Amino acid sequence: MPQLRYFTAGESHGPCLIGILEGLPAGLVLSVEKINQDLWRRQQGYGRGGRMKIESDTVEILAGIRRGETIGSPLALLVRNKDHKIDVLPPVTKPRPGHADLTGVLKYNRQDARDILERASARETTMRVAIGAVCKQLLAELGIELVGHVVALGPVRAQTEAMTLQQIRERSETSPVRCADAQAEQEMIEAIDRAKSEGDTLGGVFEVMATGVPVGLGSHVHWDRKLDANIARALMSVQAIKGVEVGLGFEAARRNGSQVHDEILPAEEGGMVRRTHNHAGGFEGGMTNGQPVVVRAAMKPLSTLMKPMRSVDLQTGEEVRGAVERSDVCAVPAAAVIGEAVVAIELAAAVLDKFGGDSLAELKRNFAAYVESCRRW
Ligand code: EPS
Repeated sequence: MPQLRYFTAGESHGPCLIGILEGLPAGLVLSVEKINQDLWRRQQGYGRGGRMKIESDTVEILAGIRRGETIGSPLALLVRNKDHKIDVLPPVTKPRPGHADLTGVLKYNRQDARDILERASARETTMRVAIGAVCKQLLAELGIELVGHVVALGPVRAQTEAMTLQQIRERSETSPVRCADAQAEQEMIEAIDRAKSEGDTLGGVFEVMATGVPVGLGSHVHWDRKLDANIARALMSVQAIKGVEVGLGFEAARRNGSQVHDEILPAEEGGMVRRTHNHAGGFEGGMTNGQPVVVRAAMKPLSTLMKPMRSVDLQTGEEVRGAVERSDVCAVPAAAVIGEAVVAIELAAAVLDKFGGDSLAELKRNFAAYVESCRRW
């Protein structure tokens, strides 16, 4: 069983969202401000709807810390919903194509798709971002940093290949669409405006990068410990994600091997062997290879359309239009923050699986000794 595990609970318009994160070492000083900062980042983004004007997500830590430090016991997190009205909301009987509505009512034998959509809602990702923010603080202790940013929105593609990680971080952080390319940013905003005026929605692609990741997280031996696979699974589990790429991803399938693989060059004094590029996205054989981790996820357009598509009424069986609910036009900028969080959780889990440690001091000792032993390369 992995050392790090987590659960979330909560409905979109229920009283609160709850998370339990188990397996953190003792002695990690947790900043609630940093968790709240990520919760705030997730709420931002051009194209969000009215709900984000109601909520101002902040976390309460109810267990697992004493005087601001983890003590090795499960961490219990809580975020309250201001828009708590689940018991007075009207039933939904016109399932939205693309949403969990229809499949959920059939599978769970419900009459009202509200019972499904309340949990299927991406509101749940609030808690995953809180848990990811905790994991990011653990990873930062080891020098591992993450950034999530938008690289495509609808038909618009950003050009960020020539930018450094620092540039991407700084520019995307102040962008209303979390995009580091200013030209593309403008076109993305226009695309969102267009979709909104047409009663439509827009998807896109975000990228998550992690630096400072040591060689050898994951495994080439066990299928279920391949870290690229676990990261792909985590990204695919985010609401509305339909595809994941690692490094060159699908583009690698179109090239010859010589145009894909990252050649190995001798080490410079005191360093590790060097690579010509990072097409592998930081993974070889299901293990990190010491290069930055680079993964991307494709988000479909949200399925609540103001100009709804055809559907069938669950009560009458007649053709109708899908339900119209208050929603977002585009949530790809928020998804980039969520992607950052779920990748952080998987990296933290892989770090704890490899280095163990009941205390942060023990984890850091084990980590430092291993990194030192790799220097011979
Ligand atoms: C969502 C619908 C909207 C979004 C929501 C996801 O909520 P509401 O129905 O309350 O207007 O705002 O996202 C969030 C609440 C959030 O925190 O991200 C949906 O149907 O999935």
